[in-house]
Amino acid sequence: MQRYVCLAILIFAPTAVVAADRPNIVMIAIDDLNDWVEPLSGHPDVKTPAMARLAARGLTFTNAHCQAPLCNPSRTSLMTSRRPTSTGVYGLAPWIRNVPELADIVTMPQHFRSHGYRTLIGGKIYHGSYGRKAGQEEADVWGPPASVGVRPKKKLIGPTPGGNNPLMDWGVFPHEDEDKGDWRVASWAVDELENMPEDKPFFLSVGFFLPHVPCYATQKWFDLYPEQTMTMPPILKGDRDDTPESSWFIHWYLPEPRTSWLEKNDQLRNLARSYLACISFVDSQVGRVLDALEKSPHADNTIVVLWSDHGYHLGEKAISGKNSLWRHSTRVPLILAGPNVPRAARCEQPAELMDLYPTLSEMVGLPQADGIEGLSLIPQIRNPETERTRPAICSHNAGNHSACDNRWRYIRYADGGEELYDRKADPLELTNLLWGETVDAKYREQADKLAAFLPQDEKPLAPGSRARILEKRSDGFYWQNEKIIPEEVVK
Ligand SMILES: [Ca+2]
Ligand SMILES: [Ca+2]
Repeated sequence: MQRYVCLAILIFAPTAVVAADRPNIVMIAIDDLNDWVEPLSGHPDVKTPAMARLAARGLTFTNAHCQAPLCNPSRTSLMTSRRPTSTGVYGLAPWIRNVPELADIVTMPQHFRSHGYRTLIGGKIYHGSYGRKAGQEEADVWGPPASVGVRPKKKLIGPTPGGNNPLMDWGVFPHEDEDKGDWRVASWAVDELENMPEDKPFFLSVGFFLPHVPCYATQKWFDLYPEQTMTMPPILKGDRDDTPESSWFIHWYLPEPRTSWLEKNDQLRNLARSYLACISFVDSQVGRVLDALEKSPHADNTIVVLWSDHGYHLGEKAISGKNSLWRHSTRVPLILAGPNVPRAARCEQPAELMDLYPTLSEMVGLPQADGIEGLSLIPQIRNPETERTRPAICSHNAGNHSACDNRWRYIRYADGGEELYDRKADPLELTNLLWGETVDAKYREQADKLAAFLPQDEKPLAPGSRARILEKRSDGFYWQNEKIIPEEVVK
């Protein structure tokens, strides 16, 4: 109980806390990491000792979901605590500052800076190079950008469908771990932690790129997952026979190969193994940052939070990649540790990544920023059993949403297509309970209950939107401004 008393003082008497004494924050972001981490048990073989160590001294949200299954809209949502349906940012563009209506939004680092924090951003926090050119408007210190690091001269796996995108590659690539972009980002964070000025509290954001494709790792990371004996993800043939046609429209044409292509080209096992190897590599970089923090004078006064921007399919439901509204795309690691956070605790209540902004603000005693839409997770930090008042919502372009409460997942597409899964009985979301001629009244009732939480006033695409954008117009769906011909679906 003692620790919650301290927290209460921080929360309810912010003015009594001198700025320099506020807790620091280390925020670790990982790109395209699904629930294949030890704390979420998403894959039986996965080895993530650093994340397990963080979970052992903190609180793991086991039912946390991104607000969009794609980099830019997910990160925009997290950093502004606004839903994609409130900003109109659904695609890989635009950057918020290029949209007049969003140009003055106060992001999480900016909010902390305006209350006396030194803010640092290294690696992938915003999508691509967004914010970097603006320099100090977004953060006091910018570290190295996200990068793959050294790459093979040509693709390891040969041409892939959907335009042979150079990122669509994976496998053992002999090089030095030190030559990877994520190694450089971790080294920068370690250096900053060792040399942090003492005059202000700090908010250090460290963004790792792997296991985003291309999934290159050195042999030692592959050796953790022997090719012949590694566990393949469970893939049910015909799993999409009970999902609406419109479920294909939200990932209509992508560089990420379908499962059918991966199987035909004998690449499914190679991709899953490469993804696992890259997860373990990136976990080792998380470990370097945690080690540096633990050795520093800030160890006891720093909140650590780790998240991923969305998940990844490795063949489940006929696709690889993201851009779906199922578990594989929306469920993300979210782990908090530090002063006043319970140790080795788990919270099964729904949580949204956009809750971080108000949660971190409240944890250090800052007032809440204007216009934020997330809910503080402080009640669940105090007592992980505390019920949430609303489900976690994920949106992929206007009109397509999923809502998860403690048990169910409801999905509705822009043309009215629906799905409902009982995640307690069916954690892999294989059986759509709304499929067929007659639907059980109790499932209909459950679906309607969750549907009531879906966003009502949805912003259309923000000016400058492009890449992975979908619109339902009066004459049908348009993928990146080209009309979708449903019969041409690539399964
Ligand atoms: Ca991503
Ligand atoms: Ca199914």
